[in-house]
Amino acid sequence: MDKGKPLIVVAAALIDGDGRVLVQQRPQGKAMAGLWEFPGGKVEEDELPEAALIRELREELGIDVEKACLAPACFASESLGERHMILLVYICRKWRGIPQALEAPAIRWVRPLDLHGLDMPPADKPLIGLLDALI
Ligand code: 523
Repeated sequence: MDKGKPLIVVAAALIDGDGRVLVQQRPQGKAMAGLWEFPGGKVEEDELPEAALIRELREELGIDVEKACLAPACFASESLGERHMILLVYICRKWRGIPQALEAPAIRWVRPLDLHGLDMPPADKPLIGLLDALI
């Protein structure tokens, strides 16, 4: 079956001064509702991945991030059923503002080790082991 162009999605692991990572819960009505994900979303046509992530972090959490503060960390690919998805994940340790759950039902700051116990989308999982080593 021709799945067409893959969907490009970006996400960020925001790491605070205590080495905790922010995850947000996917809203009811969306795919994978209730799972805890690294914040982010789809890259629009004519958008660079970093610009998409900066936009999503402003919309979802109300924070401002500079491109220079987004460090590419890993990628993952998954089949969403009718489409393939490529998830690009960045690490970010510096932003302006205090993250708030503007779109998600909840956000949480968790230690990397505690990510193993959370239900997360399959594409987010490769980052968990990486964060254990990085933080
Ligand atoms: N993922 C995913 N992990 C992850 C994100 C941000 C997204 O696996 N950390 C998947 C979930 C969806 C697809 O990527 O299958 C698009 O994410 P979504 O729905 O959060 O993207 P938005 O916010 O751009 O979607 P709309 O609100 O529908 O525009």
